Amino acid sequence: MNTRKLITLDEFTIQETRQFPQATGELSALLRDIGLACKMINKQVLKAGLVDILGKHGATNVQGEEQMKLDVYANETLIAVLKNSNDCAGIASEENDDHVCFDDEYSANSKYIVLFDPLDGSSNIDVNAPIGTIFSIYRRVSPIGTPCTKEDFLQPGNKLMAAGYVIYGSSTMMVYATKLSVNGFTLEPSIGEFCLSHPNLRCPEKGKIYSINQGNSCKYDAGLKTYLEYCMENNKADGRPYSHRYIGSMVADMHRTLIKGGIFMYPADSSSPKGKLRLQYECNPMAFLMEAAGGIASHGAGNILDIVPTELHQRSPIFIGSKSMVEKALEITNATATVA
Ligand code: P6P
Repeated sequence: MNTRKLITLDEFTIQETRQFPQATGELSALLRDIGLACKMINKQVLKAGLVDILGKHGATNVQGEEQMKLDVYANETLIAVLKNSNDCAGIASEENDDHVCFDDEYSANSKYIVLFDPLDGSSNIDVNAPIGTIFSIYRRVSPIGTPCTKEDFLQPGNKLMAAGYVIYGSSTMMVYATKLSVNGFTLEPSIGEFCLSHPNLRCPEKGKIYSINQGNSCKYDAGLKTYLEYCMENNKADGRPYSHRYIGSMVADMHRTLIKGGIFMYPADSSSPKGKLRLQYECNPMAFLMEAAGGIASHGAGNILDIVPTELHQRSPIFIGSKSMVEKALEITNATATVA
């Protein structure tokens, strides 16, 4: 008989709240709401191969990307659950041009707003590679009781209250960070609950994996090319080069980096001067989580969390993961970068 008590996400968030006497429990409720939406998304992801949920939805999103039906379902589910939760004043999503204010009285009195990428890596859906939901939670800066404003969604990552992701992989896991710690919860399908499985996650100080779309190398500057050559040299502590792993799904590449250590990069290049990944619902939540786990995240010339956003869907270069590996990458790339 396994006597180890299962701690569900609900129980964990309530226990964490008890550490702050002035806490109202709204942040805990919001995390539970996100967990509920992702359990609903998970159900559809698991059967994606069985029903006609694959294939193109026909529409295209603000990024100009053709929307898969699962993308649309995930987006609509998160919006519906958060709108009905009364714990959220509004949302911004990779799939929506502008932010969405929830216009009922309860939502207007909420103190949090949420940004999300509802189904990151969706191009991997029909090859059964891991995909995920990424979320950021901020305290609103607009007055409580009024509709949320664009400024609520343009806060720097260093103002985040919580952030994390759900990975729909060989198991479904939610990993989220507050300023206190990073914790991982695995979905137990038999009871339909996320259960604490990875308490107090830390990113290893060192790793042996570098993760980048090396197919873009021809577009990198000299500094980055020099660093990639360094990764492939036999001069690492164990006398071997780093291993290269790249799934092409940020949540999957980041989850591996968090658990095993390593460095994940999506740098700027000659065709994407700001990189590809979105600051507010891909780079910032991952940077906040990785820093809370002891790793670091840079845009190449400073901390990602310090960027003051000017546009909702702006992009940022990202170098993120094990502290010593990111520092080494920045040392080499900045030392040998071509002058712009
Ligand atoms: P590329 C998926 O489309 C995504 O937004 C991230 O999940 C992933 O890290 C990146 O783009 C992959 O981009 O250009 O290597 O296919």
